[in-house]
Amino acid sequence: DGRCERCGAEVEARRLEQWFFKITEYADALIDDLETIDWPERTKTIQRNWIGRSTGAELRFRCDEIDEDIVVFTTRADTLYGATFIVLAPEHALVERFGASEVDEYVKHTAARPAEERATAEEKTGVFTGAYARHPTTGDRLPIWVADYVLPDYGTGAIMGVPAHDERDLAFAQTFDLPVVEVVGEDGVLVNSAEFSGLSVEEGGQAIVRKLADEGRGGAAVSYRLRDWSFSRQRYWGCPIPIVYCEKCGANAVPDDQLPVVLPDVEDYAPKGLSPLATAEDWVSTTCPSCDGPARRETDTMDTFVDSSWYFMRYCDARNDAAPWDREILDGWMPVDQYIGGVEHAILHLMYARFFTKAFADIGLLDAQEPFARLFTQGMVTRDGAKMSKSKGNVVSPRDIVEQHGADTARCYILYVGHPAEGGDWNDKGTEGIARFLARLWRAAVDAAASTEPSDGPTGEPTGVLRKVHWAIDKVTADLGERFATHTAIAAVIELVNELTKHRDELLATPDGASQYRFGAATAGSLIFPFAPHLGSETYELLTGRRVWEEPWPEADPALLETDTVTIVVQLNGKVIDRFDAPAGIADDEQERLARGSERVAERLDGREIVKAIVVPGRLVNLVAR
Ligand code: ANZ
Ligand code: ZN
Repeated sequence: DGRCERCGAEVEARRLEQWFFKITEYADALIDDLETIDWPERTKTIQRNWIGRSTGAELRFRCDEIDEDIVVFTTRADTLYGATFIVLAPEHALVERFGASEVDEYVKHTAARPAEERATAEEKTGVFTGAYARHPTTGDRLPIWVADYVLPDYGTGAIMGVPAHDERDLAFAQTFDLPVVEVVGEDGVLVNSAEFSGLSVEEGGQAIVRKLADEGRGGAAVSYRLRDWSFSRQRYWGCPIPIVYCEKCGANAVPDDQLPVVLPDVEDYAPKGLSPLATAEDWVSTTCPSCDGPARRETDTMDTFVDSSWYFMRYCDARNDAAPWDREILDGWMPVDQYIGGVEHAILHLMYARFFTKAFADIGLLDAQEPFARLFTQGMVTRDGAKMSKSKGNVVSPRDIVEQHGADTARCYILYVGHPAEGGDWNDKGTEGIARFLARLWRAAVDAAASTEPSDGPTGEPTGVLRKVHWAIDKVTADLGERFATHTAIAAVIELVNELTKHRDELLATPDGASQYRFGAATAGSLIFPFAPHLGSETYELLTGRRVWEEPWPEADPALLETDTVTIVVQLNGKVIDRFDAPAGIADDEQERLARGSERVAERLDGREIVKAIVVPGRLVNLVAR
């Protein structure tokens, strides 16, 4: 209701002197360099729209009464001949020059209205200044109005009103009875436009801009929606803005050897319309770094987005107490290979961090032009299909799961509940399933440690379980690296552990089998390590004596990945008598060997001898016996 949520005071617009980062200087680079990074297209689009680059023209309309040019920004220069009035935003610098009291009254009245509402309100308000501007080609006198549907900080804050082709202008013209002149015909060709009539909208627009440019009355122009970043905050928390004001020398940056400026202790930092730091008089009054005279500190603090714009760079050299970082170290790490965050960061954090990186690169602090080479935006985990929220009382606290089952279960379950890009639906029973799986893996590891000898790896003929191990390595690697599919990666490790448990007894019966069992359990430990770091590393170390994070990521043996099987038909003298399964791509001689070894073949030979074998690869072996 236009009131402060804490104290009920009425909210009013005030002019404040504040610090800005000139992010608009980077508007083009921030759009163009999106091409160089691997981010979701949706996030890139949000950024492009936020910057809102609009290509058009600036055109000059002379106003004799105040002896000034009014410059308008338009994306439709082709409609110049349809302009029947000029509108200035109430905040436009020239408005006060018209000196009409109705205008002053109107300006006061509209200033507090939020921009969003002003731009979209159906009902148009405005006031005539009494002055006219000359149309740059026809010389017609166009009335100059002030209206709040024109915004102060877009384009030039002034427009030419073309009611026949712009809906907002039409609503305005109808409200105030201004003429409507059509200049684009049904077929998209200009009409009523002097020598430009007959040209297409595109050609006509370009020709009009060229003509005005030749006469010094306009030219091509680009406008951006993006505004400079106001980062001054009137609150206690946040980094102090390291500026000192001196009556003689003005604003001084605090010299490097006096950094950082540390927040003073403040008794009461509730808001009182002044920055809380302003009450810390001892801290505020200081000496000027240039003239040593009395000076005062800036009392605003920085927006916390300032910190989140470069914390990841500091992480690269976090113990450096002489500088934010050593450039060589930073260049070794940056850009961040893979960044993860929610889509709610698509604009502010991700735009500011990109801006900081570019500005830092420009002042020689690092090489990279982009902070995050790859971006992944995670989805939301719901419960019973509903968004978790305190008011609904359906929030799952990780703490409860950590206390009951441990952090590994909590992490694994969250990553298992669905593709992280989509999120998923929480199920309380699910955590128990994951806890049981982790316990099973640990039991297999303890079992392997107790009943097998440490070895350099699996020995002997590969069993189905060993193939399963390589299948799991391959699947987890691809799921994580290519698809970010943590849920199916974890499912693969679960499958592997089930397989190990199922074949435990037969594997442990032979030394080769036991080595494969041990290898399987250790590999399951390293594959689950990214999701369940405690259990994963313990398992691995128990079975190998090594620390998993100091080891390379496991590699699948392509030879053992041939998991597809084919059914081979065995014929004896043209009659089908047996079938067996073999890995796809099985060699011809191996196929023949297995067929000759068939028990059914032995039964039917009845003393005869196999004199010939005809092999159809992957399908059939016909044995000829005599
Ligand atoms: C004449 C015209 C004729 C326009 C027409 C549009 C259609 P985008 O595309 O978003 O950049 N405009 C310019 N500055 C403005 C301001 N400060 N406040 C409100 N409106 C403003 O929009 C550019 C168009 O928005 C410009 O082109 C201008 O209206 C209006 F058939 O000029 B146009
Ligand atoms: Zn000074």
